[in-house]
Amino acid sequence: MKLYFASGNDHKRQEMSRLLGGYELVLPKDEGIAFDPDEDGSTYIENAMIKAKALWDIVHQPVLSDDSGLSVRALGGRPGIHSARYGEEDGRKLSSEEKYMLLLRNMEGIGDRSASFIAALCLMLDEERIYIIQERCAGRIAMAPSGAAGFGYDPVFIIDEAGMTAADLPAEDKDRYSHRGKAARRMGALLERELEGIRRNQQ
Ligand code: ITT
Repeated sequence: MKLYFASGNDHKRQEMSRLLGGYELVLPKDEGIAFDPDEDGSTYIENAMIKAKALWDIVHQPVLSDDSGLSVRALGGRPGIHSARYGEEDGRKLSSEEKYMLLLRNMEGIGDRSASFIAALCLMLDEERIYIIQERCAGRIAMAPSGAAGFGYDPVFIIDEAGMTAADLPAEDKDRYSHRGKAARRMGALLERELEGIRRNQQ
């Protein structure tokens, strides 16, 4: 079944498709829709809602969104909701590797390396029915990058429950422990119930 995913991030789509199973996640760019809403909320949840609403306003169909990031305790929660834009200067975005190397530099000499990956998912079925699920994956910032799987900050994030970086884990193991995995499993159950109902009413 087709479901709009209010994102421009192919890695997120790949993970989410794997996690939800049975849904064809359609990004705005797949349909030539220009989509770059101002993510000016102050929380993951606000930004997830901004993205879902912005796409819903265009397609008027159920929309899922994901706002996520890495919150590091010793850095006061940074990069947090600004994870995608960490270190950006004069509009030049850093590569993933540049971002996590910058994070490692900013962590030099810091003993407390605890951190969490957070994912807020928003499902907007229509203007009156909106579901939010936020989950986290507890861990710590590695001393050096390790692993080649995953994306973003995965090479420098050691998942507590796994004892290795998210990039060292095969995809299904990352999914088991990850912020997105935990949130998506709950969202999957909810989606099944809600979209079944919509499908039945359309028949
Ligand atoms: P969309 O807003 O278009 O969905 P984005 O990448 O800009 O894509 P966010 O604003 O939610 O998304 O920023 C999330 C950033 O946090 C992402 O770019 C990664 O750098 C990081 N991130 C989130 N989940 C991650 C994960 O599972 N592994 C590694 N890094 C992750």
